[in-house]
Amino acid sequence: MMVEQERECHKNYRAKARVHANVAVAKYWGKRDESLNLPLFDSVAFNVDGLITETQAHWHNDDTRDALIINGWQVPAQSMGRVERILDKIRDIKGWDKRCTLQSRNNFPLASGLASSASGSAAAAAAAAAAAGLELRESELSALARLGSGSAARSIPGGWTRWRTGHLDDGSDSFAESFAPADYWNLHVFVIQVTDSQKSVSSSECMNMCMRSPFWNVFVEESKKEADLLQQAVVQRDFASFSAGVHRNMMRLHALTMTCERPVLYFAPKSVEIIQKVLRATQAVPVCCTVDAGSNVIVICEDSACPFIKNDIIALGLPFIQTHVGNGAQIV
Ligand code: 2P0
Repeated sequence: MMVEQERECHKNYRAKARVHANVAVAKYWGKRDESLNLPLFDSVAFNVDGLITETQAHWHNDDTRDALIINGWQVPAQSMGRVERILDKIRDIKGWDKRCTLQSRNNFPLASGLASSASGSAAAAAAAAAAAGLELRESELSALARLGSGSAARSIPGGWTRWRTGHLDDGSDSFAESFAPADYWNLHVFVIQVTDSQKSVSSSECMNMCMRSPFWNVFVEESKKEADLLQQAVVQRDFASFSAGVHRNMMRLHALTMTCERPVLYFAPKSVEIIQKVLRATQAVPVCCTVDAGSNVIVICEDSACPFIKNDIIALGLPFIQTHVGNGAQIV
């Protein structure tokens, strides 16, 4: 951001950020530190151009409380814990006790497995830091966003990102970096809305439950290899390796959630129907799909396959967005 703009933000303590949700192809699942959202292994993701969160931050002395308003609804104080970690960190750096009001808008449903917590926390961190006049490096902003939601670290840099596990106890080396820009690989991304209802078990809760699965240790050991493999497939634009990796990674995560003492099944019947179609099609055309902790399906394909895939998606009769890989956080 330009220094002049920074000064302007600082002067009236207001700033607005626009960020994209991100979808992981080598997924984050499990923490070595819960209060700092420090992961057990690296993850790889891309920003989704069509899934946008815009957040306006205003620091002031008026109220005794911070406030977060999402799509016009005020979040109850007891649900502010995650965003408070970000705001407390900024208060700490600034040495002030101002309060912050955050007004946020998403163009997609919340908590339905479309990474709204990622883009929400990333937008809150970017807007609140800019409004406070903080001149943070991208890596520092990514680590700040991580405090709200782990995967938010990956919505700060643009295009294809890798979130490094890091080794330090304070988490300062656990942030995401871009390894390829948004236009690096001409892929089409379809976000298919299987449901707009909130998922029944949150990601954090399910991660904790999974740590008691008898398959947890082998899951972690295997997951440690995934970021290198997926990053390499992207860098080489090798769709066959990419698609194999994306499917392997998704299936292992969902297989694991099903082995909790209280099993969690995020897939809806329609998700399974789409996954089966994509797995069949992937033999013949460059297409693959993934599902995060929810039931909505993200279908990714190369340009050559796009017309056929789009027709098949239209035939499902479900709401969808056609989009592509997006940029990182911006102050607007
Ligand atoms: C990911 N997910 O890598 C994985 C794949 C969902 C499935 O990161 O507790 O909301 O805030 O750190 O970031 C969702 O977990 O969890 C997630 P917290 P977060 O995108």
